[in-house]
Amino acid sequence: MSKRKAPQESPNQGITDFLVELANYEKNVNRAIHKYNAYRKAASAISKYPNKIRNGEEAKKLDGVGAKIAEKIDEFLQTGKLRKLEKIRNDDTSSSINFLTRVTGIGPAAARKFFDEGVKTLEVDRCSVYLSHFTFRYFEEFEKRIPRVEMEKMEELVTVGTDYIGTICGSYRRGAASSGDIDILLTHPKYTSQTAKQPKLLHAVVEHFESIGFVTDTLSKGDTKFMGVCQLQQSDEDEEEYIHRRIDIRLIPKDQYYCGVLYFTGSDIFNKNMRTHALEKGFTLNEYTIRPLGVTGVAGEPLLVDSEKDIFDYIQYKYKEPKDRSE
Ligand code: DCT
Ligand code: MG
Repeated sequence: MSKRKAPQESPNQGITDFLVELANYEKNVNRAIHKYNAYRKAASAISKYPNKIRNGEEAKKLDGVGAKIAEKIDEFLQTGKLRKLEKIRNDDTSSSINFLTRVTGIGPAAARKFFDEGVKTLEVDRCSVYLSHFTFRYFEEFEKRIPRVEMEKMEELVTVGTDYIGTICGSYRRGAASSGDIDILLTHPKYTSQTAKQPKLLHAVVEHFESIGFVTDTLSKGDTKFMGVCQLQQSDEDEEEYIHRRIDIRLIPKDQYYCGVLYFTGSDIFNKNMRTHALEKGFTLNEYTIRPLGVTGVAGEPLLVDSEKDIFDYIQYKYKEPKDRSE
């Protein structure tokens, strides 16, 4: 069922493991089949080598091990890890796509498609048999829309710590009767695009949600974006049993917060129209910033934004309440 190969005994297991991981990354995420083959070839030669490899130079004598792989072997032997791999593992897109391809029946192309459609990944340490059931169960629940009353309950629950500023965006903010998922944007006055990253601000919130049993699963967790699954607990007052929902939480620097809120409130059509209008007025607008365009079409420094209204004002667009932003 699993696409993962059973581990084999080898004195160089650590090296072959990282080469296979790099190979899979090249195949599944980049779809670079030549690089995949090169890593596999080197891994295969090394797995057959009976002695413990002491350095890259020694490995280079083997068929398929070139200078670049030898360099990685040196780094791995000296530091116990590989920066390239750490980076790949920490990258949400790569790890999600790579992991999805480990589930039976999902190839690289399908994984990319799933990823683009927001299916993302599942917890890495679960075995793939359980995984497929897990996915299917959630697929069904994720297809069901969230009634507004349930969204309101969640909003009460997620109104966290006093220092944070948080907004549930998406269709909920536009007043929709039901929503497909929960999009939470978070910021903190001490966090701006000029300060260092503060992943703890995000992780503390996620951990709080986990501790109260609201967040049930993690699909991916980065420094600024959490993607997961949540579920309201049944309470004594209401008999209602709640199902699992998709939740995204983004941590945004304060100075970019309102561009983020505007973007993630949507609708997508409204965003498109507003961006077009911005361009006509000589500005470029995205989920992070609004910047003036010079005569040469080069974007200048981000403008100061302290509310959504500021953005409308810059481009002389009539302010629309979220409920009027369907197009
Ligand atoms: N968005 C966008 N362009 C896209 C996708 C999304 O501008 N191609 C923005 C606008 C809405 C926001 O992100 C959240 O996206 P969704 O959750 O997909 O949309 P929604 O309006 O919240 O709808 P749903 O109720 O289905 O979640
Ligand atoms: Mg949504």
